[in-house]
Amino acid sequence: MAAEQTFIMIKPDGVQRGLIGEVISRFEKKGFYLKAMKLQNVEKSFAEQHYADLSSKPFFGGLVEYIVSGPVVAMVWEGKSVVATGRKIIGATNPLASEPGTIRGDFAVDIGRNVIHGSDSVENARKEIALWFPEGLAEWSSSQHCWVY
Ligand code: 3AN
Repeated sequence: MAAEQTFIMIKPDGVQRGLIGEVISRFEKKGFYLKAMKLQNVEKSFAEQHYADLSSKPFFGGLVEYIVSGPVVAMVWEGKSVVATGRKIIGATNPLASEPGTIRGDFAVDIGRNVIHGSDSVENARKEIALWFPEGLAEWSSSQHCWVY
């Protein structure tokens, strides 16, 4: 069975605050490995597609404006239970509820500027990876990551 993968995006506030290395470091040190990464500006229509499930929410327009406001870092991480564990590393959606030690708990105070996105299910991860990385992912040979869970 293929190893589990998740889609992680460092949002414009995280990029502008210099948190790219911090985020990568936390995922690397946990034992996950990077399968794809790019820094890019996204179009409004693309951001709307990414957040399509939230289109009926009152904050949808503001959320899309925020995501297109500057470059984001899109990544794919792979490893055992990486979707659920990635959500733990990230912390609760509202930084007021996210625990210290999580990315949002350590670096965010505003639900509308919460630094990072992570897929909330294996199925959504699959869809988000297909949307953001139609070009495909990097290959690691098994001997290069035999120590990773
Ligand atoms: P998560 O990012 O933790 O999966 P979602 O999917 O409920 O949370 O929300 C997606 C994004 O929408 C959040 N990361 C946050 O930036 C924004 N968001 C969620 N709830 C609110 C809210 N009440 N007000 C403003 N922005 C929100």
